[in-house]
Amino acid sequence: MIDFRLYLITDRRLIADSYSLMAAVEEALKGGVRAVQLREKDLGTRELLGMAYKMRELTGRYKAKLFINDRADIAIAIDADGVHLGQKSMPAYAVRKIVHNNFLIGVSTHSIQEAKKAEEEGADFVTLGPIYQTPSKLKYGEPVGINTIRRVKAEISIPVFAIGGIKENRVKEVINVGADGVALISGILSANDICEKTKEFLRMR
Ligand code: TZP
Repeated sequence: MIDFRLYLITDRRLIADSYSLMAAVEEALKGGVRAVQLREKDLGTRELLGMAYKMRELTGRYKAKLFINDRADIAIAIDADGVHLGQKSMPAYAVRKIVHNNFLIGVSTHSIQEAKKAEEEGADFVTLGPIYQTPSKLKYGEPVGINTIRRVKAEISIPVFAIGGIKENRVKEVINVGADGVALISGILSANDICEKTKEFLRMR
């Protein structure tokens, strides 16, 4: 069940110097985050696995869901709540074959076509974006704009999380056009006071 509206994605390189990754995520959990995606793409398998175990313990203490980016194998091994798949990851229907019934599958999408395909292939939810300009624009492509949210919502019935350049003053706008929630990295992890920033996001509806 997708029972969260704020989906925090990690990138330890975007965290202010005063926090370690674990401390940053713990501050966000204290502020009320209930879903975290571990996304540290530069790590090798062993290092990522070690981090994933720690993240499982931490998110478990706060009764928050944990997703692992791309790596269904690691998600299963550490008893994560789900996996978050990219366009080049294993498709959701193949992951379904190897996971338990309640395992959640999110898929990153960048267009209406990708969102429809993700639903057809068995995703539980999608992230859609970048909606706005992001700090690392080149990596994620041109912004798709908020009208794409409206159009995707007319086509699919699984929850849609707006992603890309989401700051607290944008939350209302994307929710108003139909997004079920927001997914973000820097809006929270680059803040000087992560706990307080998380609370601000949760107040913006
Ligand atoms: N996918 C599309 S945009 C993006 C991802 C992972 C980056 C989101 O980062 P930020 O800092 O919230 O804009």
